Amino acid sequence: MATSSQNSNFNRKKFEAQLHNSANEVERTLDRLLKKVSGPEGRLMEAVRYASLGGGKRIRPFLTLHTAALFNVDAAQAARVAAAIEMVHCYSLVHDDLPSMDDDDLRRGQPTCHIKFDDATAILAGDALLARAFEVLSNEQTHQDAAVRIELVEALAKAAGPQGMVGGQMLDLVAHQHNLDMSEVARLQRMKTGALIDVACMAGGILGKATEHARHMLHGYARDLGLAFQITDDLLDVEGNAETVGKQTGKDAGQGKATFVSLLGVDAAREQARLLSGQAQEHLAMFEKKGEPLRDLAHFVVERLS
Ligand code: GRG
Repeated sequence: MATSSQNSNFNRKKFEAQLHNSANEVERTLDRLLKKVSGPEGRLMEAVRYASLGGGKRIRPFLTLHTAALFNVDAAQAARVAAAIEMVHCYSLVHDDLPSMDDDDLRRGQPTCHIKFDDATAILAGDALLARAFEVLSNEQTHQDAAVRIELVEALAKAAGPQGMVGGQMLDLVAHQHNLDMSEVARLQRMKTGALIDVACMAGGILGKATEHARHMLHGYARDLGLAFQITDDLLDVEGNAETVGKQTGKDAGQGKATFVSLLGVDAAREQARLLSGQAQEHLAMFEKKGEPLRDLAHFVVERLS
């Protein structure tokens, strides 16, 4: 078992170019799928585009595009699915930033959607992104086989819903009333952030009609990657500054929230994130050289500064 995220083949420049390319690909697709409109609903689409086209690392699209590439999926179809999952991610950020949730003013280095527009428009923009994501997945252009489209819709609905992201958010909202222990924090995070990371990985396998064994390996990769990602997010909240991270930091400690860092301490949390990153990479052994971009991503998520 690997004990660190050290990937001797990791080439930062090459990886950042790949991340940049996949981000461009998904932004072009989002731009096409979320068209500007005139008339009274023009403001809504302006807010939708503001929330989804304004930066972000685009980690989830990278996962979908590169897991799809493992199974030689058509790139345009993979990009539509990546864009749909990114729409759900962007909706969650817009709603999470609202005054009734985390009440944040800064996201991706820019004013949050409700600050730029207003609360009601931000709520509707999130709703529109969520609905549009499922409209895109259920369209024939996403996959010719209706069974594949249904599987994608079901997987994303489960990941975004009460057993996944939204359920995790509810646990988070009431977390301050309970002293969560490590396994409870891990469960909350697996639901709140892990579920969408998992579906972003599985989407490639669904599109490519992957074998049960390959799907099992992708789940293992996603589970370890999601936790490594979240631990790093907790570390950035403690150690990062708003200018680099692009959002307000120090919030978890300010709210007295139990996090991986508050429970483990900074050094052990960092070690745990690196261990999970190493484990995530091991799940990709069966994909050999083709798994390299995904191994590089596992390395990147624990070394990132934003
Ligand atoms: C309100 C419906 C609803 C859900 C909220 C995921 C979530 C659930 C809220 C986001 C809050 C948050 C900051 C969670 C920590 C982990 C996380 C999802 C960080 C943001 O993801 P990145 O770093 O963001 O991939 P970018 O901007 O790069 O896309």
